Amino acid sequence: MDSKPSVSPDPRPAYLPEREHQRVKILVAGPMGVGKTTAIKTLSQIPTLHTEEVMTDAAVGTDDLSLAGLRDKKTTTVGIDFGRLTLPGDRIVLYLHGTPGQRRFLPLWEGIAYGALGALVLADTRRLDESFEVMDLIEERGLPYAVAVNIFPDSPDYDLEIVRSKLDLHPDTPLVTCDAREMNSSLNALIELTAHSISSVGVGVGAS
Ligand SMILES: Nc1nc2c(ncn2[C@@H]2O[C@H](COP(=O)(O)OP(=O)(O)OP(=O)(O)O)[C@@H](O)[C@H]2O)c(=O)[nH]1
Ligand SMILES: [Mg+2]
Repeated sequence: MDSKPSVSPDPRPAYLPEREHQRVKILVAGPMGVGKTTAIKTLSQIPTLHTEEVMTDAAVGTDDLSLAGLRDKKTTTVGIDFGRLTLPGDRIVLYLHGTPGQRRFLPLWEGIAYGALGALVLADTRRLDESFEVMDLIEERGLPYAVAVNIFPDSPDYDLEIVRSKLDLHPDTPLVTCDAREMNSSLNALIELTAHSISSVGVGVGAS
């Protein structure tokens, strides 16, 4: 495989704030096809970096494309997605690092997760059980996380309390719904995560 990182052609360049700000590394994680790459494209204020490859017969027997939402999947992330955004208020700049969704890329996790403050875990109600492995990886690293249920047209419309129970989430773990293609809802998920991470870890963000 000859995977070359690509940069999105739609730059909406935003410079770093001039005022004092905190720079924070955030993971965007979740199982295959839940919308991680889409969320980073939506949220980033700079051209995004992607390592997207066409899925070939080589993945047959390794990636289960019979699962809901994956039958028409043509490409997948084989390395990292990267983007950056400044939260409203100009005090916190988030460096978004998207992880690959498949177990076979597990060795990449260590490097991508290094130094992260927290993780946004995207989940799909058609395949909630697939989220456990990712949440385990994040919990093993002691990272705070928030869960965003990405809504697809045929997703079961569970009440969030049912999702919380199915995922066995800690009562303090933020849980929201989002549409990864939509800025405001993705930003809302990220703000929930950032607030949770800051209160868990305690990050100074300078004077207001
Ligand atoms: N309806 C709907 N479709 C979405 C949403 N987010 C992503 N998609 C679609 O779902 C498909 C998979 O999205 P990706 O962003 O590639 O998912 P991913 O998690 O990065 O996938 P991998 O890198 O293979 O793990 C794409 O066709 C997206 O357009 C969403 O919120 N709603
Ligand atoms: Mg991806």
